Order: sequence, then C-alpha cells, then structure tokens
Amino acid sequence: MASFVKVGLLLVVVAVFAGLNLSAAKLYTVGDSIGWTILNNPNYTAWASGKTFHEGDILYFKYNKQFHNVLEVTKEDYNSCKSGSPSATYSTGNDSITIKTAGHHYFICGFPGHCQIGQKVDIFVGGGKAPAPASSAAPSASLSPAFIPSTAPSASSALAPSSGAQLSVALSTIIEVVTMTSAIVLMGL
Ligand SMILES: [Cu+2]
Repeated sequence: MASFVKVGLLLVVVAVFAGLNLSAAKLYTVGDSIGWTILNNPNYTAWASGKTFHEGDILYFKYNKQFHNVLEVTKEDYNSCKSGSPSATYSTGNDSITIKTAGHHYFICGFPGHCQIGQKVDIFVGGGKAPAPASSAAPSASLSPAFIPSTAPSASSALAPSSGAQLSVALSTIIEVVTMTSAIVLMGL
C-alpha cells in the first residue's frame, strides 16, 4: 500500500509542475497524434503554422525508425529535399530535440522520396526565450485597456477578470490533483 501512496505523491508533484508551468518551455509532438510519417498526407507546414515556438521548446519526433529519420538541414537543402549534408541526424524513432536558438530550424526525413511528398517541417523561433511563469499575467494585463470604457474605472477593476481567470485555472489544477490522488490512495487501500 505504501508504494501506491508514493506513486500518488509523485504524480501530484508531476501534475502540479505540469499545471503551474503552463507558459514555460513546451513540448511539441510533431504532427501531434499522426507523428512523423508520410501516411495520410500529413501537412507539417500547416501543423507548424498555428504555433508560436520559443527557445527552449522541445520538438518530439515519433516515428518508425525502419522507415523514417530526422535530419536537420539548411534552408537550401530543405527547399530542394537534399539529405546529403545534414547538420544533425536523429534516428531513434523517439527523438526529443530542444530548440536552442532563434530563427528557422529545418527538418526533413532522409528516406528517399519522403521529403518530396511533404515529410519536412520548418520550425520558426522568434527572438526571446519562453516567458517565465511569473510574467504570464503581462499579456492579459496589456490587453485589458482595450476593454476599459471611456468612463475609466480604476486599473485594479480592469485587471480583476484576468486574475480571476488565472485563479480558476489554478483551482481546477488543484481539484484535478486532489481527485487523482484520492483515486490512487483508494486503489492502494
Ligand atoms: Cu520518412
């Protein structure tokens, strides 16, 4: 039973970090549930275009290593699908690549024909590191003046909705953790 409690506590710690660290470095599974493949005509350009990548984020390439790999290449090699001189090669099938610099990062599959039919992705990272958790209030606070009516209530009332929203996110995380812990402890009993 004690081991169940230990596992429960570990999960709590993990969940708290995952829940409270929402705006820190993120892990992106390339292609999401499809992964890194040529099946079903994945469009990795579309996959990347909806995302804002930051330095420190992690790209997770999941694929069958018998059929695919991941090469980091230059823009020219990306455009022409040349796999002969990659700056890095990954081939485990479970590759986590941390983005360490701003700018474009070009990845292709080196297996013949795969890049040409779309197994390639351009990850663009803007300047600056991922915002620290403590600064997460800044974006919503900077948006709030737009919502202040011309009769100008105090700044504190304009900020209230966003801090309320953050509180409810924190509360739902805590509720989730408590629910999970009690389920695990009950299993142990
Ligand atoms: Cu491939």
